[in-house]
Amino acid sequence: MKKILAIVVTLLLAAVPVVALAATVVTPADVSTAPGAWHPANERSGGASVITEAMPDAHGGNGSLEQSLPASGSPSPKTDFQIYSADTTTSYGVGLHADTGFGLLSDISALSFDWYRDAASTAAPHLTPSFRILVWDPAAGTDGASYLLIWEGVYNGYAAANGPVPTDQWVNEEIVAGNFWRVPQYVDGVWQGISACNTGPNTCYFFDRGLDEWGFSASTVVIGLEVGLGSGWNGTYHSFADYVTLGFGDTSTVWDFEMPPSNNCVFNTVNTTMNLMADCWTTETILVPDGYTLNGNGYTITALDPAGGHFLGAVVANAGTSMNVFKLTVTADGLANVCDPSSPVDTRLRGILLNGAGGTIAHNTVTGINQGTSGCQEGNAIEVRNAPFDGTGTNPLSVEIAHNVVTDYQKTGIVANGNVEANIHHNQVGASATQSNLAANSIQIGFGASGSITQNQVDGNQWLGASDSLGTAVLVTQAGTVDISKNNIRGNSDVGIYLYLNGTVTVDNNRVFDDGKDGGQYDIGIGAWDGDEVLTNNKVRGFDTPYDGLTNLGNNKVVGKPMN
Ligand SMILES: [Ca+2]
Ligand SMILES: [Ca+2]
Ligand SMILES: [Ca+2]
Repeated sequence: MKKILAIVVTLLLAAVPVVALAATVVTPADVSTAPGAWHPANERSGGASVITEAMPDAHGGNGSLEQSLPASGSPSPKTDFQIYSADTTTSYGVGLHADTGFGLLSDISALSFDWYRDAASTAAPHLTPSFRILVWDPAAGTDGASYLLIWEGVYNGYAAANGPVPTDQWVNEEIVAGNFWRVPQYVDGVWQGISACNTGPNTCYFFDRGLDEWGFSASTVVIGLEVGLGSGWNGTYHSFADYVTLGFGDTSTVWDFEMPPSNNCVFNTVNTTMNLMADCWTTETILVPDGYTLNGNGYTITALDPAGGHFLGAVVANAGTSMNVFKLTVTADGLANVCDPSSPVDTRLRGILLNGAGGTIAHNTVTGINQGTSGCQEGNAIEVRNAPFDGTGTNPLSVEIAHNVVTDYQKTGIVANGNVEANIHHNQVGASATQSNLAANSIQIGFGASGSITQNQVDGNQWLGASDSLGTAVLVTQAGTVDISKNNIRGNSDVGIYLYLNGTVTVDNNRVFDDGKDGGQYDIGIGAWDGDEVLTNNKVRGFDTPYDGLTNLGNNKVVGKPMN
């Protein structure tokens, strides 16, 4: 075993600097039984060949071909992954054949593949995936013949007597000079197969012959390749294959089995700062490592639905207990309107999410975090949340959300819920993009959170549906101590500042102005419904009810007339 391992390591080390070929990427969308495309073949009794992300390849790719066999079955389990050249055809009286195929067998200059055996496989420990070449010799027999040339590890240094093959690691297997036995396919147009192995053109069982030792004519072409498992392996087998390489003369093709990339975002990370280098898209959450800063450098990350699915969770989120995000534009484009749950896994849409993490979210633009005309209770542009959510928490997370521009969100512009001390200041927060479908809020502190909402420019929201609900500009409910001061509230709200079931809330020097035709069922400037809020120096204009819950206006003012 040590000897084999040493050879493998040497091959891998030698291969990396030499192989600089552009690979042909094959994703599940490319899989097809049409000539020229890779596809599963000869799958029996639970054998399976699928391109997955389960095992990234040894060349930086995200995926590979995953193959598996169950322990037993009838008939014996088997699976192959196969490609025929684009000009391969099957015709009566000839069988599989091609004019040029991939190239002349006699010109083969490169043939290799990477394989990886999962140590959990229970089949005989010397077994590797097999590799087969399908060739067509127009000069064989009377009317030509096709053959499978079969490379198996057991005849190429991985015999049972040599001990187990390497497991849980990639092996780059160069086989152009390997030993191949063969099985006739069609001879003079008549199907043969392994049961016809005999003599003459049906000779099969020489296990020490190279590709050039079978006596094929000079016009023999390579028309197909297969990577396969089984049959008769007596035990489970789980493996991966990738980087299938076939070369003729100076030209090689490398097939790289991959899943579609989840994003094309490029970061230049310096110390703990991830610098975004260009506008990019992603189909899943970009996680920022613990303690790191994502510096958007003014570039945009656009969330898109993945192929065959829809976007889940936040566009940008923390991986650890702290994260900063600066100078980033976050948006979404054409997301499917699918409502996602808060549990068991919270997959609700957000722009930037601090979940159980502190940090600073500043100088960002978060726009269009919505699912169109959606009523799903998700789509918060910037969210901070930290358990518990009932005010019993201690040592709250400290968060600063400042100088951001937030527009066209779905449910909430900026929200801090739970055991959080949130300082929300100097943000420009617009209205929800879908006020006919849900009751939205522009800035919210709630459910045990404390902090401040100061010097923000806020457009409010109306609930334009039929049920008894309302939209707000600023919503503070079931919160702790909160300071709301020097905010400029515009747009059209059902309630400009909504205060209920909180600790100590001070509301000072805010301008709460309502503009435009009211379509909601409420029109209240500041609703102070705990009775113990401290309201000073506020100016309210344009609401039918400027202040609700205040028995004495004090130095708070009503400016102008109600609009409706
Ligand atoms: Ca790959
Ligand atoms: Ca959703
Ligand atoms: Ca209003």
